[in-house]
Amino acid sequence: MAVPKAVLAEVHKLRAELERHNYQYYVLDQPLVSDAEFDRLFRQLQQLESEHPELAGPDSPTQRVGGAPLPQFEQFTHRTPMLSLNNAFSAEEVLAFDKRVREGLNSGSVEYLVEPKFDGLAVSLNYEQGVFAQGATRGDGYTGEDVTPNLRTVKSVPLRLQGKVLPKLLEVRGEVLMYRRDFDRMNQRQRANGEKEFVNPRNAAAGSLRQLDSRITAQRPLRFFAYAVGVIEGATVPKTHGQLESWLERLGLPVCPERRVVSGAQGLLTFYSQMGTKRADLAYEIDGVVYKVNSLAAQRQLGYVARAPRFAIAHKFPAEEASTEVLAIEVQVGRTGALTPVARLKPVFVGGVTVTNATLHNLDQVREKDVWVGDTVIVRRAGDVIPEVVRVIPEKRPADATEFQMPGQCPDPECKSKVERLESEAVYRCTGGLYCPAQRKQALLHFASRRAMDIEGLGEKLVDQLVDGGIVHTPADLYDRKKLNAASLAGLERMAEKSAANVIAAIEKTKGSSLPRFLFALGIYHVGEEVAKILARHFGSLEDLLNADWDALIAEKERVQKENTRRRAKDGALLDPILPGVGPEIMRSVANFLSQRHNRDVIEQLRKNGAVREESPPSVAQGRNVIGKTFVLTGSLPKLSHDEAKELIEAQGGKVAGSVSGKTDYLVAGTEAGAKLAKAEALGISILDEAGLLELLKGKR
Ligand code: 9MJ
Repeated sequence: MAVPKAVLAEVHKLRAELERHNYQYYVLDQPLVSDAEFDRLFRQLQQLESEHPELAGPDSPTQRVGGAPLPQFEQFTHRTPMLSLNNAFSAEEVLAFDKRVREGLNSGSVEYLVEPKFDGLAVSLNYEQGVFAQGATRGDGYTGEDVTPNLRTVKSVPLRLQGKVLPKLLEVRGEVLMYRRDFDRMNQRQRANGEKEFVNPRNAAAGSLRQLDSRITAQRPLRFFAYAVGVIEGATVPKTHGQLESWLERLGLPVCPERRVVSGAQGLLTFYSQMGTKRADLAYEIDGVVYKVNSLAAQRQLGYVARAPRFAIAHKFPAEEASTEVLAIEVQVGRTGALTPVARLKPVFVGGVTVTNATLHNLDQVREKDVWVGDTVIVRRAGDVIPEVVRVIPEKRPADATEFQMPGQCPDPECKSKVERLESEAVYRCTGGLYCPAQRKQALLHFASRRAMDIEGLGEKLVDQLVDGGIVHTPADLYDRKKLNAASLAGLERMAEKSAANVIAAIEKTKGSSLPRFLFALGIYHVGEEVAKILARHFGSLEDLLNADWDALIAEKERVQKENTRRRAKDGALLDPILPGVGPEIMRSVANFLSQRHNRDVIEQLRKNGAVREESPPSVAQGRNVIGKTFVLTGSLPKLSHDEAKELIEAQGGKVAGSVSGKTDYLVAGTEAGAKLAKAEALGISILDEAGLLELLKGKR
């Protein structure tokens, strides 16, 4: 029996609508409907398709849930080989690449399309008359595995291309990967179900795509980015790689928004360093950047050598993981007395530096990861983050490996106080408090650190000597010239007259610090930078913060919290919270710190010596356009660093977010502002330059 026209129309409408929602959600990151609404439409379509099985088709969104397992993957021979890229590991190699390209083309400066190198796995997607027909892994470049049913479950892979005129045949190449947040969530699920966790997003993506049961693949949060084409038939081929990617984007394929067109070797290296900075903020992992000659005619002219194109190269970031041996496990004392086990490692080059220590965080982690002295381990150093031991390679444990034990006494030879573990914490602590030199040293190092008082040159070696020599006991002593002066420094190792003067000058320079920095520098337990800013904003001055009745504040906080819980349940209007963002536990920690006589003394001395600026509350007129507003910063600003701009905005009660959305109030754009600027313009968000921001902050706008 023929399917009624109305049903056919309804099925087509639902399919188009569901695919549009997939596109909005997974490609544009701008969902138009709730999950519940999507599910409703999906079930409607499923119902119609089950009533009219003859309508079932491979390009229906209902096919994204996977199907019966395959006995094995069929081989897929690529129409043109999927070659890999050659790698460059240094600026010299990039310069040499650019030189070869210029010589090959006999031209001056060359234009390149540059983009991240995704850490996933390469696939080929074949569209026939705009419908996804077949997809395969790269394999050895000539033959891969046909993983069509699995690729159909990847929501950002369009089952049908968009646009009126579609190529007869289009082979799209790109990368399947997993976003970090999706990976974390998936691993949480695996853990909760007692299943094996994945090591990293790349392995998880590869394992998921190579499942014979596509219903399992459908449960895995895979994504796709397109970056090249193999075969095109029945379409006009664009002139440049940049235009090619924009065309793919118009066809509804996800293309990386970080791509740029740059000029010459300098453009390549600038992009490399920009992406290096941005890397940690991206939703997905990348292991370098890719440079491609932009002109497609020039690409053809340059052609291929052996198994790689001459027109493109991957510039790799230094590997973030490496394996090495644990020589010893020692214990470090933090400024609150927390004992951190640290692995001393056989030196290994990772993340661009030689690493000799890696944190093991706490005893629970040592046990969970089962790290013994003598083990071979994988060490990770990502960006500027402290290197850590990721896991042990169990097969390599030698017979004489020894298990680590937490000491019963503080490891500082001058302290040796008892070590205790609080019931509620995973942490062991030295109970020596200010008696413990190791704790005092750490407190000083924190006080002097870049995001706290930012005292240049006051590093570990100098602090060790200052504390061991009895010159400096507390942070306040740093500003006390009766204690810390040219004469007292003169006796120290590596302390010529000049460097002594430099140290003192560096300390003097930090006088008159802002209140948030100062509060953070004090190292109060639970008071990080954000909490310090909230406290500074609330009290306006150190004086008011010191004089506050903390017991009353905590009682009031708890009363409001309780009352609001009650009102929330009844959908009533809420009371204004006290110190939003600072919970009772943090408040108790501040109260406890301030209730101790010696802490008050140190603060008093610091004040007397001018370490902190006495601030008055920000005037309402100044902050009125900024309080509660969300800013996004992009591009480089003429005078301010992003950190400095953030500090100024936050000091007036504004927020700074990482990405542009409907919630953004202002975009502050500098030079080379890219995708964020375009998005803000598209959303009609107010755009400021640095001068505009400063005017706004001064209340002149
Ligand atoms: C990767 N692996 O991320 C290319 N690639 O373009 C990017 N690979 C490529 N582009 C042409 N982003 C050939 C290979």
